[in-house]
Order: sequence, then C-alpha cells, then structure tokens
Amino acid sequence: MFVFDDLIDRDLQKDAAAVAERLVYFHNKTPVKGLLPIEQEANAQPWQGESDLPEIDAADLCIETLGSAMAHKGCLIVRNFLDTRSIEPLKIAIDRVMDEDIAAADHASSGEVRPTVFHNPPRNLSVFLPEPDLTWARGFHRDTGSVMTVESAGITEALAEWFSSLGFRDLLEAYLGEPACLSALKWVLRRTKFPIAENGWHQDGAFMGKQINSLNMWMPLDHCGGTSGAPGMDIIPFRFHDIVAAGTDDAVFNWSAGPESIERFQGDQAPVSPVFHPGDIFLFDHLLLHRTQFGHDFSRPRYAIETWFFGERNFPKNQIPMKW
Ligand SMILES: O=C(O)CCC(=O)C(=O)O
Repeated sequence: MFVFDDLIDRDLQKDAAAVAERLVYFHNKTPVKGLLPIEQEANAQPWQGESDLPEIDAADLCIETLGSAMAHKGCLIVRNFLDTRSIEPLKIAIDRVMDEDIAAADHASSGEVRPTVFHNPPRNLSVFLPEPDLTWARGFHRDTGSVMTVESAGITEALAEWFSSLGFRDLLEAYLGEPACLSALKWVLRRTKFPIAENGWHQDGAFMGKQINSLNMWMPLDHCGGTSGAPGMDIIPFRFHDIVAAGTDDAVFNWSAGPESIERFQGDQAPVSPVFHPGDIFLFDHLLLHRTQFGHDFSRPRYAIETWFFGERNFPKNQIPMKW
C-alpha cells in the first residue's frame, strides 16, 4: 500500500542521490535492438473477450492474457489491480508535487527554492536533459497539467519501491523479454488542466522511436472516462504495426494528429472512451493511437500516473532512461 505519512520521514539527500544514480546508470549506454514483443505476436492466442477494448480482472492477468490483448488490440485494461487505499494518498502527493513545481517555477529567478520531499529534483537532471530541453519539458508539463515524477526524488523513490511491491515486475519483464527500466521524461504525474486539446491524438512511438521495447502502465486515480464527468482516454483499440498518425495537417505537433485525419487511420475500429475506476490500470505500448478524452462537458479533473517502462537494453535514449 502507498502511505502518504511515510513520505514525511524520507531522507532528502539520500533520495536525490539515489535518483541521480538511476540516471547515471545509462550515461554511457546505447540502445541495443533485440527481438521485440510485437515481432513475436503471430502465435499469440486470439483475444477471447467480446468488448472492442480488451479488459480482464487482475486475478486473470498473466503473460498469455497480456500477450493476446497486445497482439490483437494493442492494449489491455486490468480491473481491480491496485489496493484502493493507496488512491487518496497518491492524489494528495500529486497535488503537493504539482503545486510545489509551479511555486518553484514562480520563484526560480529569486533563487529562493528550497528542496522539500515534494520538490527535490536530482542535481544531475540537466546533465541528462540539457538546457534548453529541460526548461521546455518543464513548461510543457505545467501547461498541460502534468509534472515529471523525477521533480520529486522522494516521490520517485517511494513509487519505485511501491511498484516493486505490486508483483507486476516479473510479468512486465516476461513480456518485454528483458529487464525493465524507468524514464525521467515519461514517468508523469497528471491532474487535468482544462480545456482539453481536440487534436491530441498520438502514438508515443512518434517521438520515442518505433523500434523500442515499451509498456506503459497508465494508472487513473479517479472514476473517469465515458460519461462519468472526468476525462478518461479516447482509444483506437487496434494493433498498429507502424507510426501511422504523426504531423498531420490538423496536428499541433509533428508527433500528434488531429480529429479529421484520425478517421483515415482508424479503419473499421471506431475510437472508444472506456470508463475507468480507481484501482484499474491500462497497459499499452508506443504504437497505440490515443488521446486524453476530448469533450466540453467535464465537471471534474482526473488524476493519473503515467509510467512508461522500457527495455533496459532497448530503450529510447531521448526519454532519459533511469535504472529501476
Ligand atoms: O493521461 C492522459 O490523459 C494522457 C496519457 C497519455 O497520453 C499516455 O499515457 O501516453
């Protein structure tokens, strides 16, 4: 279970040094391409479920169900995966990290920013994400209602320990076919900032690279999606084998796509906007086409943790890998 009160006693210096070490581990490493899960999917069992978007209960999560869902639909919802007693403490921690990150940006020029357990980035972050990219990444996250987990070494270490306790690692590494690592840029704490962009469709591989080994564990911390009143995700549950939608005419970024062009790529599979409950996780890789659920009638923000795991050998260097 994730316990908020445990954060207060964390050792700031020790956590910052531990996160710095996680970054240093990859300093001189270059990615090595191995056989990817997607290259071995021809023999995966057909997906047995009836819904467009595969879902199972946590009790049924195993390498066969994960492999089958990924091979045929490119994603999988796992219901009731987390102990829901962890949810509120995680949301309070996200509030603190996001609020202190915004305050740190406001006070940066005055040099008054003192480290706390919620705002304590490792000193060497700018070595691995040199300026101006670091400032740009921070601004992008603030503008879009998110913050890099690594901005708080204490939360980074607490979450890394908590993830290890979830019993997910063996399955993840069996799926990837190699040890897994984390990422400074793509391990993100989220609290919705409205309005939501209509042209946010993307495949993460458009900026991570197509030949990487990845699995994202997206963890919604609120009842969201569908008509629940808080944004979930719009998803095309289809196994894409390529980057099909990047930099279209109606896109904002060279890695994203707009709503009009999406109709060309979705084929027979219309987008779906599933309902998520706190405790669920959503697994997908860098080829899934998705966006934050778009709409004008949301009444609540949605909190989430987005954690991209990569292969420790086949990782996207531009996402700043970190040892797990
Ligand atoms: O949380 C969201 O709304 C978007 C998450 C996302 O795009 C991702 O995890 O790749």
